[in-house]
Amino acid sequence: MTDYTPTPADRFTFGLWTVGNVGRDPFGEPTRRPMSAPYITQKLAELGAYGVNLHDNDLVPLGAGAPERDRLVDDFRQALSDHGLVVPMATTNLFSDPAFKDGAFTSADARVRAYALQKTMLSMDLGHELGAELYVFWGGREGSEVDASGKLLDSLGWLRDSLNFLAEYSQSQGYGYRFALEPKPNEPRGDIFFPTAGSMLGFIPTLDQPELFGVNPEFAHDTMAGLNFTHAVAQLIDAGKLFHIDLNDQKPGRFDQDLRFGAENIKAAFFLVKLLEDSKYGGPKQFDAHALRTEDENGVWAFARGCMRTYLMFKEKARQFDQDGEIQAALSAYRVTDPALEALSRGFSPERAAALKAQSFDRAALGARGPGLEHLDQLTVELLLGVR
Ligand code: GCO
Ligand code: MN
Ligand code: MN
Repeated sequence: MTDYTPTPADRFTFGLWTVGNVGRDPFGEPTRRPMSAPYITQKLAELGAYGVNLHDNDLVPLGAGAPERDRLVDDFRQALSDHGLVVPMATTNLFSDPAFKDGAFTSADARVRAYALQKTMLSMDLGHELGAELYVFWGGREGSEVDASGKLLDSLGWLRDSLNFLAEYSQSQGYGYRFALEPKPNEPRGDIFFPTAGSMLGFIPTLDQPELFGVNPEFAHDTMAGLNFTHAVAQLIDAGKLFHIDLNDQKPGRFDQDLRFGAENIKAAFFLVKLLEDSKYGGPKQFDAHALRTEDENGVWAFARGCMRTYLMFKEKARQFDQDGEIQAALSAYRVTDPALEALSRGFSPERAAALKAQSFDRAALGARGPGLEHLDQLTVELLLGVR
């Protein structure tokens, strides 16, 4: 029986910006003091995390000179090696600077697009220096509030050109990055381009090297829009495109809350963990969330510990689900097999088509069958509430 204490083998990661979040919101000033990257690294290692991810400017402030950059990078690398943490993923901040207020790679201003490419290449250099193998693109400002600009089709082409350019840059430098595109429906833009995992899946095959690109889906982003995140993840797994994942929680229809994983939608989080574990997803699991603005530093570490602990509790519940005789019996009863009909339905041939067309079905019996989902779902609830 586990005590739900994480170890690096669990591959849990946090962004510097997540536990480092100072509690600023559109209505109020920060409620916590900034923490240095080496300090965050030490604390995450103590809690059992595997890695720490970053945007370029989480570590190196915009406008810092080379000596300051090198000192910050050296101190961070020292902390990583002292505490045994890795940097699996890096990304670019293409959203805070007012230069990106109307988009970065999709800005209508060619100078902004070129600057976004320059900033991203420098950030890819930094990520590589720190050992990152995965590079995330979250287009926070790639979107609009008004569509009078007439740039929708151009924006798609500009983004495609930029991603093609950066994939070749990575190869020419020998960085070997794989890239993960992160969809979000809105916030900070009124509408962000590529709002869902499905939109990313549609776009990736249009790139020059689609095999290098996958998706970084986030629990809160689908949930904000009232979508079922677990379904999106299943589709990504099926497509071989789940390159990374951002775990957190969210109430539908609210502002972007970035709640502690499992804080809100317990059943959805359980089925997500079950899916990840059943599919043997082996990539890092990043908690892209932050402590409530009400909290002090103790609350930040309680938040971080809670994200990992809850994941491990769901993992244990998934194991119990698979070993629960009554649940497994309900699952078997749910599936109806018919080897003869399945043989006819799989793989077209004119003979199978003709045989199927000649088959008679008892429609009334098909419609009358109760699949037992109420019973199965109640068993799941009882398992999660700890009474089984
Ligand atoms: C958000 C996003 C970001 C990205 C991050 C990594 O809603 O703000 O989830 O946190 O994940 O920029 O690219
Ligand atoms: Mn997010
Ligand atoms: Mn995210």
